[in-house]
Amino acid sequence: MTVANDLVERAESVAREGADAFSRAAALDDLADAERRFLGKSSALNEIREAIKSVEGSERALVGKAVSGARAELEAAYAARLEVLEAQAATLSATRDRLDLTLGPREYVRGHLHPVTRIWRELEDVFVGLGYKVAEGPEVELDWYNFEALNFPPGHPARAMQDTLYVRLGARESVMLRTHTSPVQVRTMESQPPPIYVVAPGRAFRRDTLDARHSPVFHQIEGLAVDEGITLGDLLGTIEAFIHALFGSDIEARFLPSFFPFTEPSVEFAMSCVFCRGAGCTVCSRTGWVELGGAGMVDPNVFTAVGIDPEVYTGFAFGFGIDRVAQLLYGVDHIKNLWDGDVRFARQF
Ligand code: FA5
Repeated sequence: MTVANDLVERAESVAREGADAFSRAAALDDLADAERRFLGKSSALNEIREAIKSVEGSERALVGKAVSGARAELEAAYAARLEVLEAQAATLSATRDRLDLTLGPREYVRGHLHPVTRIWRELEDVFVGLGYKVAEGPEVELDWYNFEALNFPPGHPARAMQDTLYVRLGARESVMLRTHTSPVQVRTMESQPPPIYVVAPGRAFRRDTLDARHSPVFHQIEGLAVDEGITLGDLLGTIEAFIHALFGSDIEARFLPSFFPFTEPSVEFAMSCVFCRGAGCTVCSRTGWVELGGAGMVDPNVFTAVGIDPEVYTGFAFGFGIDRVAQLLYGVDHIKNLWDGDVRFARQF
């Protein structure tokens, strides 16, 4: 075999070997290696081309043709495999690096009213339905409204019934956080003539130690009716009506004699326990009854203090704790749960 034939054969075999290596390259890196090996500077094909120098002049063209044919074959095989591997890599990266732009479901938490606010509003609705208007008064109050006009003269022992938080303003012990909503009675009677039918819900403050049913800040709702011919029967009927409206007609109201300086006669009222229906349980301390608040006929001294003629008008007033009603309706064992702003508590209702 001539040198030329040998070179032609080697060129053809390199072309086959190279095409085979390209087609077996599993990844772009492998293909780049094979490309260096079969088409690079120190490739076998280049060696063959160098060897052309040693071939007889008449046969050089034959070998040159075989070398360029082999090179063309190798380049075509390389390009074909490159196209396939690049397409594969693009698909892979499109899947692997894909940005997930879908948004997960977002939780929209719909708020609702706090149990105390709900009862506050329900109570207003019940009394507005009975023809009452809603009145308001300040939380920082003067002695006149909180005590004196309500027939608690200075030094009267009944003042001690309500442990007062005073504000350092004006004369000593003349300005205070109102201890009950009853001062709104006085403000209403001073500002408008009878007939008067108002309810006044709001905050009250006392130097009370926190326990399951007492908090230094709490809510009361006050009621006041002043008209000609109002009787104790009207008071009892009104209280019974709101208890039935709020708790159901099978819940009973009970009245016991009591004392408040600004009402005469005075009563304290209770309702049969909503949990045991009067049979006796822990909520009602086994009595079957739950105390709600105080009430009575407006004392003539109060009418005189605000300039209403007690010979012409009579009236009744009542006041009770909204927090207590909330505790009862929602089964809240400690009053502090209504106040400490824990959303996990509020979400239960
Ligand atoms: C009064 O406050 C009178 N002003 C009620 C009144 C109004 C009588 C009109 C006559 C005419 P008493 O101190 O009993 O009364 O309080 C009434 C209610 O307020 C109580 O029964 C209770 O439900 C609630 N209450 C009183 N103190 C607290 C407190 N520290 N925490 C929570 N609730 C309280």
